[in-house]
Amino acid sequence: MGSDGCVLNGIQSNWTMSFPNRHCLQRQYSDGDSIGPWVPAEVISSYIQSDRQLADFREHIEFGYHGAVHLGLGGDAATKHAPNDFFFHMHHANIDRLWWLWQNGQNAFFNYNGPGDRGEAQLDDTIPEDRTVNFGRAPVGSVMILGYNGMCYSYDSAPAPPARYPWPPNGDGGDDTRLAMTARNTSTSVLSGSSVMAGHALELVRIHGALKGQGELSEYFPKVASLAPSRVEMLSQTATGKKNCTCKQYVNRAIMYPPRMTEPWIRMHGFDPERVEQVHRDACRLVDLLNDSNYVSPY
Ligand SMILES: [Cu+2]
Repeated sequence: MGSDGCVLNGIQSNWTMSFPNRHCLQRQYSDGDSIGPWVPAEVISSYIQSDRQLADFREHIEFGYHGAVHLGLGGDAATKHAPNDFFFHMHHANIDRLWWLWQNGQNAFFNYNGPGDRGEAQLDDTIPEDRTVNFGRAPVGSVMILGYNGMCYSYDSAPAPPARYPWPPNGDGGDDTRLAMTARNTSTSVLSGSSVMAGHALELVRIHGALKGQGELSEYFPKVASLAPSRVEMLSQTATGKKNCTCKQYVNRAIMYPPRMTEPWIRMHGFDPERVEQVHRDACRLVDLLNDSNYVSPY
């Protein structure tokens, strides 16, 4: 990057943006020469396991990982015109993937709540449109499942789309529980096949090992805490490829705290600063527990 933050290499090198005014595409890393830490994968795993409502999961992701990546890159990425920088689309696709993992993990495919434009968000709310994007006034409830109604994609490291779309829920379709089973059965095992999954399996096995000495961790990882021994064994086998890896990222080092959201970022989004602070405090507490236990991050 140049001294003015203009991006000088990579696919968007020397790009001049026209929105909201003419300027070079800029980045301004949060730690000066480098991008600061984002949010530990273990913290996000904990949200996926323990959050029962989308409103909670959304706050956890919104006030943590979502903002951390925007602010870590800085420049255009930290503004309302962040889509100028291509990172935006990969970052938001990953958040969509995490949401899908959460939906599957919680059997909560149609769990949709939290503050909406007209009070509490509802599945029959119309997807927001403006003069540039048009979704044909489709309801939110029609796009909750990957693989259907325009959501024509899936993720390698997440469950495959289910065999059918059971919405509206009181039509002849099944309920969330049946859907979850369908999703599991049609997906090749959720924890196999890719190195991403092997890494995640190793994370879960190691967290399982750390629970004995640090009981408070069970609250953050309720699904790991309730794993049957046979399931832990299966996960160990999935993780085997990683266990023997001597890559340098597997050395024992402390997990870093997630960053704080900046004042301008909190103001720009109209967040409640106390909620943002609470989410940060909780995440730091989990990092402390993990660092005080015998857990070693595979990441
Ligand atoms: Cu964003």
